[in-house]
Amino acid sequence: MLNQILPLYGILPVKSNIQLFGDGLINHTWKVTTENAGYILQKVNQAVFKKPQDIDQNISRLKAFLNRKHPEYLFISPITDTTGKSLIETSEGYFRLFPFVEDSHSLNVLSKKEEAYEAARQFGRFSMLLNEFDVDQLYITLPDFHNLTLRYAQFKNAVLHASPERKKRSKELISFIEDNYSIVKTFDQITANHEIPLRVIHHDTKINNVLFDRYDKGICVIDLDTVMPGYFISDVGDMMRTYLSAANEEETDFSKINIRTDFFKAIYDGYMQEMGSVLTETEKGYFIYSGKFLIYMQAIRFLADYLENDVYYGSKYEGHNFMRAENQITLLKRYQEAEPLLRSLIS
Ligand code: ADP
Ligand code: GN1
Ligand code: MG
Repeated sequence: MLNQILPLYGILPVKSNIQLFGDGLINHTWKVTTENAGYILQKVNQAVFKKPQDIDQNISRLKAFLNRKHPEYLFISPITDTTGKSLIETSEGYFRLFPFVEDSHSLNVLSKKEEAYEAARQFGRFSMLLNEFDVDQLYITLPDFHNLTLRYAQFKNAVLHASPERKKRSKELISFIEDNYSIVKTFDQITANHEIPLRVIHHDTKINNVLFDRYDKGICVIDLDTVMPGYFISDVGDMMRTYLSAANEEETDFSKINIRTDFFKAIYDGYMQEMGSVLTETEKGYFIYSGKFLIYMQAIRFLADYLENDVYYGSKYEGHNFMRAENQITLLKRYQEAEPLLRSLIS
């Protein structure tokens, strides 16, 4: 199939090197290298994104706005084929081609607090530059993606229908999630509070969705499939989830999961550098809550997937999603312990 797609862009497959690329969990990604240039070819995961055309439309509207208002901003969008299409429909699904950002790399864990600052600043900059963009112009590419109330209900449903073995193994994790239901209640207060606006939110600020240069400076954000109207807690929360700990969601030795408070301060400084003058005082009051919100939601999503036999995230070994859920619950416990200290750092 790739051999049929590349010629649509004037690329000769025989003269290209095509390699699977990156550690994304959702789409299929290849790096295509030709004599003259590098590209990222992607097959959109249609089990997750039912309407890839909506993503394409969103990206094109954001691009038009940014080109008009902030032409200096590096916005990575799909290249058009020889007929002008930025999304290719085939019998095997939807494909798109991006320019490869040369001399860039992504990280799966952060080793320096400066990287956390850079990444947080890139995501903050993205929302800040789009502050004037009318959020109603964006399609909802994943309905209820970060709706914690619904995620909790889906999780309860997954518990109800799980196999007896998976349910038994998950007993303690299920109890922990139920005992921390107050995190859902706070989310309900946020959605009911009109002082907390819907903004242009990336919704997947995990660390491998930002590109760095060879000096570890942030270049730009990528993976724009989930850019939708949302709350800032989604973006800041996923930064806390993926930048604070020295070990990431794949770590099976939970003693390595920690909260690096200096990285927390770097996230705060980087994000606020861009969004400090945009966020309302009410929003700022939820900065620390955002970490609990997102880590808890990710634990729920991994555990629900384990209980539903790994239909969403897949599983590379027996119990993979169970382990990821336990990992995230450990992270949440460490975060809750660190909360008073985090509060003192930004008060
Ligand atoms: P997924 O939705 O599966 O996470 P991504 O769009 O994040 O897919 O792409 C997967 C990985 O490919 C990224 O983490 C990054 O390492 C790399 N990548 C994606 N787009 C580009 C690009 N334009 N230039 C360089 N690398 C990229
Ligand atoms: C997925 O696509 P990727 O790998 O950047 C997921 C995120 C999860 C993350 C967990 C559309 O992100 O919501 O937080 O995995 N994206 C989707 O690693 O479900
Ligand atoms: Mg990604």
